[in-house]
Parts: sequence; C-alpha cells; structure tokens
Amino acid sequence: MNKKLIAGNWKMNGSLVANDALVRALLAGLAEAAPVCDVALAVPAPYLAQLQSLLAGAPLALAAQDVSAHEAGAYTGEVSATMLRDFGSRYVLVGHSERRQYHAETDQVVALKAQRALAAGITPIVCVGETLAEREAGQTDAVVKRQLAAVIHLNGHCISEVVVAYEPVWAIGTGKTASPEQAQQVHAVLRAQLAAASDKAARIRLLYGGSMNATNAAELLAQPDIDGGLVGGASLKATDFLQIVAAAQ
Ligand code: G2H
Repeated sequence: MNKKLIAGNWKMNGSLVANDALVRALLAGLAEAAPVCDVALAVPAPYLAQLQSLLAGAPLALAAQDVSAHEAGAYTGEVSATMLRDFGSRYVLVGHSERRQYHAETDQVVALKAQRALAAGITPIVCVGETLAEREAGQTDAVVKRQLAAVIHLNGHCISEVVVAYEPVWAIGTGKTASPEQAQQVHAVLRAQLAAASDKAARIRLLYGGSMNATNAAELLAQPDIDGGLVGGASLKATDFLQIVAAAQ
C-alpha cells in the first residue's frame, strides 16, 4: 500500500492574513495528530513566499497550482518551474480541469508542463477527469486514458515520478462526489494503464479529487487504488482538512 498524500488546493482563495491563520491552525493540528500520510498545500503563486516561510521545517509540503510550459523568456504572466522551485515547491498541479476548461490547456500542453516540473525537480500532480456529458456518453475510460497517455512517456523521465489525480469534472466544487465504487473503477483503469507502461505502477500515487470532504473521505480513501485526495473547498477550513488528513491513515 502506498503512503497516502492529501493535497489541499486553495484555488484562487486566500490573503496574507487569512493564510497565516489557516496555516497556523493546520500546523497546530498536525503537530497534535502526527499523521502518517504526506500532506501538501497548493496555493496561489503570490503566496508561495509566505507559505515557504510559514512551513519551514514543518511536515507540510508546498505545492503550486500551475507552471509554465516554457523555461524562461518572453511569456508575460507565466511562472516557470525554476521559479517555483526557488520558493520551495515540492509539487505542482498540472492539467487541473479548471486550467483545461478556462485556459484551453491541451493534453500536449499538460505534458510539457509536467516535463518542465520534473526537469526542475518538482513532482507534477497530473489531473485527469471526464465531464458529465462524457460520462453520460459512456466515454469516461477513453477520456481519462487519453489524458493519461499524454504524460506516460515524458523525455528522460519515468511515469513513476508523477502523481496522478482523478477528478471527475462533474464532481468538482459541485458537492456531488463520485461514489467510492465509481472512483475506484476509474482508478483501476488508470492503474492498469500505468502497469502496461511501468513496472513501478503499483507505487504511483493516484489521488481522488472532487468534493472530497470530512464525511466522505474515509470511504473514498479505503478503496484499493485510491492513494490520497486532492481537496479544494474543504482545504480552506482547518478542521475539515485535518479530518480528511486523519482519515488517510
Ligand atoms: C477539485 C477539487 C480540488 P473541490 O477541483 O482540486 O476541488 O474539492 O472543491 O471539488
């Protein structure tokens, strides 16, 4: 069994004052609970410096929410993997559905971003997932397999260096969660695809994301191919996030 990873995704939320209070509450809770899983927080890029300082020496890893597909140069507004590393990012989300949807990120762009992250020594958390229309059309497996296929062969890197997050788009921020059986079914498809590509497939962490909360986390995390969670809304309240971390033992 893999060591679980619970990653909070703050999305575009936070302020210097609110972040300080939330992180201090999380650190106090983690010190008390001494969780056996890995815990990370994906925060907006302007707050990486604040979090780097708050998390120094803490059992809470820093993550970014996006990375440029380019290394450096005339790409106004972009943040490179090297810059993220400068600020202590251990992970970075790539291909979150909100990036695919609102910023037209293709599978190819997502693969380039994953490649940039790996080259900088940052673990990409590659997000895949189907829309409601795709699920209803019976295309779930085909969609997630196509999205995963794009990152399976990254130049000079092994897929085992990547974390994969399955986030059904219809469950994101909607309060609708995939049932543990629905999530496990897709995770098993992803695991089989990984196994065909790597003898280390069993060690690749597959996270579930999409309205994971303090109530449903334990059941989802008990599934054999669910190795953690990518948590949006519920990561903004310390008590909720700590309960999810506690469920990941
Ligand atoms: C999915 C998830 C975190 P939420 O986007 O990435 O968000 O838990 O709010 O559905």
